[in-house]
Amino acid sequence: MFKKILIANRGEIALRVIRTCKEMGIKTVAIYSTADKESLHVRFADEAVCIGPPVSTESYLSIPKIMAAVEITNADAIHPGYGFLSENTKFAKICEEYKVKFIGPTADQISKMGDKITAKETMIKAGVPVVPGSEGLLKDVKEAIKLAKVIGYPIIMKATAGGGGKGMRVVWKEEDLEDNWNKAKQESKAAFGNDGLYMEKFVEEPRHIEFQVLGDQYGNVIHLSERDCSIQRRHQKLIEESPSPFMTDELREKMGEAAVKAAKFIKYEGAGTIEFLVDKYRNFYFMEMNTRIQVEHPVTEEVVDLDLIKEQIRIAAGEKLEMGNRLPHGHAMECRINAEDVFKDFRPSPGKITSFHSPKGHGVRVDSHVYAGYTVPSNYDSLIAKLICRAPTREECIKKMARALDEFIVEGIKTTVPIHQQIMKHEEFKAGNFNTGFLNDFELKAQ
Ligand code: MV4
Repeated sequence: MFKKILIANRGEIALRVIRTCKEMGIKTVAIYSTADKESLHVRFADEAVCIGPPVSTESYLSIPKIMAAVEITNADAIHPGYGFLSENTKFAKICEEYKVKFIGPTADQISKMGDKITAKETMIKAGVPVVPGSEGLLKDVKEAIKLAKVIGYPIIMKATAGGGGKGMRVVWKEEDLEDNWNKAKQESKAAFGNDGLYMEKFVEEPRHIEFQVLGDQYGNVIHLSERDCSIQRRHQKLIEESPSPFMTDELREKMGEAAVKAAKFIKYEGAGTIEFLVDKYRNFYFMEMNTRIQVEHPVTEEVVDLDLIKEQIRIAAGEKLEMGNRLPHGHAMECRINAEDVFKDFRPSPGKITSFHSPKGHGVRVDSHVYAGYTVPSNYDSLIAKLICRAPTREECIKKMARALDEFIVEGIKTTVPIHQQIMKHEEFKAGNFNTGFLNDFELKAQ
């Protein structure tokens, strides 16, 4: 087992990793930028190294600075968390060269899933269903027009370097194709330095349902059931839950099998997520694979009763997976609490938190790095807390979440608590009748 893990991240996930390391008897090293010197991850780690100024490219994204921190602290493994360098092939490769264990998949596995066309081709070979579309890259707009005729409108154009919605364009009719083609090219060139595009049939009003998987170094892969992540705004998730209200035992069996097949095919090592689009007829299609621990991992932890960070560390240390697939017990839901003003178009609301009280009680979990007196910096993601509730049924879980949200006190900054309170009272949400379009139509009431 590792003796000392350096956490190459900040905020709640850095704290989350430190907690598990402590329970496992592993020493921890925090890294931090000058904007984070008062952060709890710095206080709770055994050692802390300041690695630079607030701007991420010179701190949390700086590979040389992180490797220097590894060198001076003698850490034998790195946990990358989510975001930052967690899916960076170059970083994983440098860790391999330096003989410090990157807690996650290999550089090769990351790159196989990072390029969306390669990922899709790989999934076709693995026998996992994908959305009908182009075979690889589109050569030019002429080829796009020709193919769209065959597939039938609406179609969607996607950037091979994309993910999370960037460089994506939906086209409803032929006369709009060329314009959208040019815009998608420009957008993806600017965002990723790669303007490769591919095309798919546009799946209307889909649900976003993802499967958590674990793979060890010996080719064993299991799944831990699904999370429904359909409640999102501009590709930012607000609420995740497990099980999905749309799931059936039969569909879980089929999707779980596909998820395991996908990860096994690439000999996936570590914790990963297979994202699917599910249409109203319960057809499902592979969309992307996330080769990291995700923000919403606690939802799965609550329903399958596992510590996923502990599993990641064990797998990275070379332990064998001894368990089988896990089905959800009861219901869990997560509300992401961000420092944003929901009444002003979700504008970021950084600044000093003057008072902070988090909800408590049976079935309530809050993963957060903030406290009264903490200043939310403007340099990073605005997530300040994850409120996770669990209960025997979805109905009880929603009631508990509504109660817990009412208990949340955050003063000094604006948060997303009000929209969550309103969603918990929404009839269609309560009935489980929603898809990825839910928040487009949601009417936020003034308060
Ligand atoms: C799609 C789609 C419909 N049809 N692909 C959005 C992010 C990226 N991962 C893929 N996305 C989509 N791909 C086809 N063929 C609709 C979306 C999509 C979406 C997917 C999941 C969650 C929210 C979404 C919001 C808008 C569009």
